Amino acid sequence: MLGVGSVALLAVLTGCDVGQAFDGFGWPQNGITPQANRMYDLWIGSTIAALAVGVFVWGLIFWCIIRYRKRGDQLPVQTRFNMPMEFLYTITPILVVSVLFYYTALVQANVDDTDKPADVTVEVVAFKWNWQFNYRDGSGAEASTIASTQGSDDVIPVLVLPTDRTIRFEEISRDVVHSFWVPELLFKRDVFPGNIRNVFVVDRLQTEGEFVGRCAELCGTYHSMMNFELRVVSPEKYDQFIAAKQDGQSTQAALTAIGEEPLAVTTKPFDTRRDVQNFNGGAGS
Ligand SMILES: [Cu+2]
Repeated sequence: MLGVGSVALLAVLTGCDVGQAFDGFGWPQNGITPQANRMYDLWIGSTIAALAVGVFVWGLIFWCIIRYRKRGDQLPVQTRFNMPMEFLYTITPILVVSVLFYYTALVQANVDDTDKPADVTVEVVAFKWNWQFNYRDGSGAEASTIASTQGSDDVIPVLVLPTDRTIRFEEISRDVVHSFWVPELLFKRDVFPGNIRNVFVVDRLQTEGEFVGRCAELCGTYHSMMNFELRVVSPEKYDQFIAAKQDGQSTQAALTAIGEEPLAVTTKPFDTRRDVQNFNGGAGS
């Protein structure tokens, strides 16, 4: 059992390398936050621990099948009520589960920790069927919006955020339940209507680049078109972007000003074809 524990620990420590060799054991390997990396390491460690236990048990099974196969009609030595063995059967699974539980609790507490002081707070407003991103001067509903971006039928909203800063997301919905999902965060969280501000905090974004974001909760007719883009830039560019927005520039102009593509590059606005596919006898009928 010490072996299983140390294998699990070893796996947590070297998780990335082992995971890469086995394609992450099915887990996405493209996380861009420390939280995503810790969830990935937990998955790799748990999988290796499970495989170690599995190989050990399979080995015992095959060893018993061969070693104790029937040799005659004599009843073999009976080993029921072998106290050391019974004790081992009971204590080993408890230890294995305890180790898994311990690491799971650690990672979950880290992912769910919303008390960390944040450098950047962004309010995510979901509505049928688009997004608004409000950059805030503090946390909670009482804080004020200092800059804002909103998507439309023609323009995908681009959420610009900096690397190497702690970012607090506060989610609210104007109508129904939506879900804010950037696959590379390896994390999504529902956006509820009413007075609920659903909060999560990432320690930092590690990779600059463009990442598609989606609504991951079926929210109505154009749910599938409710996309956005997360644009991760350097802290310097981010500050310039916010300053440009506060100067009254549009998001597209501010993006151009910091040397970024003005429009989303990971997704494009969908053609809703509302006129030609009007079931009530519109222009196309
Ligand atoms: Cu939605």
